[in-house]
Amino acid sequence: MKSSLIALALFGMGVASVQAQTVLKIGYATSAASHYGVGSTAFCDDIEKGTQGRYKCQQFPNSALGGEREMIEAVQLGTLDFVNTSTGPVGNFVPEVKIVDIPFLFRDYDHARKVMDGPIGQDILTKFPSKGLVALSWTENGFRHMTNNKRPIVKPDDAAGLKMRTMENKVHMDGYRAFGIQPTPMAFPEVFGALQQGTVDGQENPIPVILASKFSQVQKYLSLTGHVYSPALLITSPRVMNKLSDADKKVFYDVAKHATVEQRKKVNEDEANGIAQLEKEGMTVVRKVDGAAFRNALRDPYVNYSKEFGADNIRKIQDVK
Ligand code: EAX
Repeated sequence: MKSSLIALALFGMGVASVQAQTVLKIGYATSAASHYGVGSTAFCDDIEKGTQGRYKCQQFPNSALGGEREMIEAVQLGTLDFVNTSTGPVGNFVPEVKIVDIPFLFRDYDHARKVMDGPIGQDILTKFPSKGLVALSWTENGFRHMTNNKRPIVKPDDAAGLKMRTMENKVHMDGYRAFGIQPTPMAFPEVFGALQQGTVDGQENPIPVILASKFSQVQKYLSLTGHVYSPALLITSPRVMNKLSDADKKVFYDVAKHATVEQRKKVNEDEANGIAQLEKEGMTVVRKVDGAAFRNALRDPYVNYSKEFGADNIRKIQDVK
C-alpha cells in the first residue's frame, strides 16, 4: 500500500515535469472586466491553448503591481512578464512612441487603428528591443475625454484654470497647457483618491477607463472632448521571448493580435453604451464640444511638435485615409 502510494506520487511528479508549465505574469491598470482585462484574458487563454498548456498566465489587474511606469520597469527588470499599458509613460522608455501621443492627431478610431496596424505603427514596434522591451502589438485605450468637478467644458476657456491630472506624458502636457489647464502628472493608481480629495479638479481618460474606474462617483462633469487618442501596447521583454522556441514565438505574436481585436471590440462596446451608463450614474455629459476651438488652441504646440517629430512625419500620419 505504502509503496504503491510512493510510486503514484513519483509517477505524478514525473508527469508534472514532462508537462512543465511556465506561469507568466501580466499586469494592467484597470479591472479584469475592463477593455484591458478583456484583451489580456484573450491573450492568456490563447497562450495556454496555443502552447498546449505549457504556458499560462497569472493576471494582475487593478494596478495591483503599481502604475504603468512601474509595470514597464518591472518588465525591463524581469520581475513581470507582460504589461498591457497605455502609451502614457512609454515614450520615456522608447522616444519613437511619442509622436502618436500628439493631441488631435487622429480623426477617429478607424484612422487611429489603420495607422497603428499599418507601416507607421508597425515600424514603431521595432524600436523596443534596443530598450530592453518587446512590443507584441498595439492594443487600445481609446479617445480621451475630460471630466471635472467645477463646470461643464465646452471650449478651452471653460477648461482654463482647472487643475487636471494627466499622465506622465510631456507631449500631452505641452498640448493641454495650451488649453489653459494646469496639468498635474500623476500615476493612475492615485487618481481616484486625488479626485475624491479634491487635490485636482479633474482628469482625462477614455470612456472605458472612466467606467471601469468608477470616476462617476467622484466627478460631476464629463465633456466629450476626444482631445487625444490613447493607444496601448502589449509589452514583454527579450528575456521572455528569447526563452521561446520559434514556433512558440509565433504563437505569442499571433495571440497578441487577437488580444488587440478583443480589446478594441470592448472599447467599441463601451463607447456605444458607456456614456448613457455614466449619465445614469449621475454625470452631466457635454456632448457638443467646440472641437475647432480646442484644435486652434494647439497652434503653438504643433509648431514644437513639428520641430521635435518632423512636420513630414506628422503629415504622413494625418494623410492615412
Ligand atoms: O491605461 O493613466 C491613465 O490615465 C491611463 O489611461 C490608464 O492607466 C489606463
